[in-house]
Amino acid sequence: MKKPARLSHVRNIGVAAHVDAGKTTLTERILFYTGASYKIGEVHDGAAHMDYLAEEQQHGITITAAVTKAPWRGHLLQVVDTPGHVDFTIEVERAMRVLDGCILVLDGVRGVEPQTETVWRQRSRFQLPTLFFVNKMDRPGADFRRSLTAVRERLKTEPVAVTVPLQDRARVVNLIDRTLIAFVGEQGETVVAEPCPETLWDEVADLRESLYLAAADVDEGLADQVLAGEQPQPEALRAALRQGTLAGRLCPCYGGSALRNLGVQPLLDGVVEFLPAPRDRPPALASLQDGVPVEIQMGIDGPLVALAFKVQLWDGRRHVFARVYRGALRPGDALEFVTSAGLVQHEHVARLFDVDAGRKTKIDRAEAGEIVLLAGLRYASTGDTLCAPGHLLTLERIETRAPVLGLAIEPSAGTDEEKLLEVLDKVQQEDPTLRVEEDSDTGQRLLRGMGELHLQIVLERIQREFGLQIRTGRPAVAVRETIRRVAVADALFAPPPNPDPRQPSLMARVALEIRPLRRGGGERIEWGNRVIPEGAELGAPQRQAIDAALRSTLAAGPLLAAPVQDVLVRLTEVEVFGQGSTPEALGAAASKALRQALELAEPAAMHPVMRVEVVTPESSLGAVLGDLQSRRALIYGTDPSSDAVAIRAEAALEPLLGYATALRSLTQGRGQFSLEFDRFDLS
Ligand SMILES: Nc1nc2c(ncn2[C@@H]2O[C@H](COP(=O)(O)OP(=O)(O)OP(=O)(O)O)[C@@H](O)[C@H]2O)c(=O)[nH]1
Ligand SMILES: [Mg+2]
Repeated sequence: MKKPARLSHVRNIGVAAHVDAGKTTLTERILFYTGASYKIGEVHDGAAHMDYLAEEQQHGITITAAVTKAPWRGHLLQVVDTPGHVDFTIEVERAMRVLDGCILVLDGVRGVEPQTETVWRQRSRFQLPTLFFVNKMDRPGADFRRSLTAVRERLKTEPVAVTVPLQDRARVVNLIDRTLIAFVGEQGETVVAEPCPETLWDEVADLRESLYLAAADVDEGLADQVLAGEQPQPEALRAALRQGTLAGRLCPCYGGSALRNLGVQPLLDGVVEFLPAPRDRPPALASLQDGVPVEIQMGIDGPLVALAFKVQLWDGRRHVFARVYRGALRPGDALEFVTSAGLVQHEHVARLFDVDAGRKTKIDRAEAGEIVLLAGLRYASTGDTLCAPGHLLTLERIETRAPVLGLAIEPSAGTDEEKLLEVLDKVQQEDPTLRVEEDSDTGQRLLRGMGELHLQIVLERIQREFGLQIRTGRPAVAVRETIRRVAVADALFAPPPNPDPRQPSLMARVALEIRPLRRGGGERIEWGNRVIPEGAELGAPQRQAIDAALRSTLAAGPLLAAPVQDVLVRLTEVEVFGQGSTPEALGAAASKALRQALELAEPAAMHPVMRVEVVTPESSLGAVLGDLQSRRALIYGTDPSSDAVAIRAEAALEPLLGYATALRSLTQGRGQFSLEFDRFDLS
């Protein structure tokens, strides 16, 4: 595909939404209408270009975020289709991290759903300018205006309609150009616009008013015109909407139906008109090695800065996806970066590729603004900032979530242990939300992930890609510990004196207090400033040793050897005894004091609590509610829509294991649910 001459003609955008809203179906249209692909592949036929993994085609869902490119009106759109299922939320997180804007897709019948709120939060964290596409307007019960109201009320942002879908006429009204648009041809590929008839124009008066007011809010010149009852010029409206969108003050909205090929091309125009080019974005924040913050302005001048945001095995080999923020990159270039463990690493890029879903094409240069695939890197991993040697800095790392569900695994007969370990290492490198742990008591190996679907898909892939059969045990839910009350402890570390008189005898004393914090309070360590004897001070190595000892003691609590959280540890007194109070001695005293305090503070187990949403046909509502109650769920409320009822609840994860099967039988396969980790809490 031809590269546009200028970065101003590039749009890097993500498509995100609740499960099944139609992201992949929409992306397939984008590829077709832009000429990037010659036919439309449908998700329900297992033929979508973007859902290229075998597991995606079998399950009919998106699992990995796939990148593709499409040309539109002299611009290059780089589009990332993300998965909607919460178990794969890391894919949305890291896509949003490296993109410049996004399209959020809504189901026109369901409006704002739980995952819509989650992706909205993710998008807001990165302040991504956003367009909405209200999809599935062909379905009975779809309602464009109601969806916009839900956006305003639940996402607290200003939705501004640009096109309005007319359900019965398979057309959309463009409120900026005052046109009525039809999509003709077998797959809606020909756009035919005519002036909007007066009666229709009146029908959309309310939405047109909101558009003018939103534009007037951004541009004072327009405000005078609108107040005087004049009709603003399309170009002036576009300029105001662009400004408002880039500033995050409003979100242009489009309506249509991806499946019925309705309303997609105007959305593409909107991407070009309203979403930012890489250099329209605020500079990325980074820090130098000494912690001094710096701003990285997107551009080709200056030493290389790129963010590795994903590791993917391609034909069994390790590849790294990266976005270039500054400078340029060529095959053979040397890179330097700081790993998550804080070590400086050097390595070379062997090859560079342009990526289109499941295909890659070799290229000989990548520059600021681009998203590329790198081969030959053995160490660079998700979240690392790749720099030109001698110019080290780090962009903010990508947030991952702790896996809450585990599955005991062992190789089936005939599969060898060593190969299993090798494969597990590979899949873990790709997926930062996956972890392999060994239970020190039983020697059992545990594969931990985000949920049942996540683990199931990982096991299917291991079997398909590596031909490994794995036996699994019952799923095990992750646990944490906390404390219920305040406790204090005072510990002296004084091992038997050193027999070598030239060596000092180790000795140190630490007194501390621990207090429960509110849920989600994390683990905090506070330093009191009392050091005995009077006038003595702790050096950096001594403080670091105490800190490390406290953290490692909190990593395995007294009840279940699970991490302790929602606690505050306050060091009240540290006593040093000359040379004998080495960092090791102080660490040992701190850890002894903390263990004693934890025992006294009524330690308690905490379990994962999930936010639950179930969508069920009205006829099964009673049965579904009864079943949820038997699983000790706390029901918050129900929202009826035209064809179904959404139930909002929270519940512990454990009783929800296997819920997919139960819901299927309660609703004859028509129910849907989403489970999202909320917090660890006491039962
Ligand atoms: N009636 C109707 N169905 C649609 C429309 N768009 C998508 N669908 C159907 O909705 C289902 C889900 O579509 P996908 O495109 O896979 O949805 P998705 O958002 O990519 O789903 P995940 O990636 O799994 O989160 C498929 O069966 C589509 O055919 C639409 O405009 N109208
Ligand atoms: Mg999809």
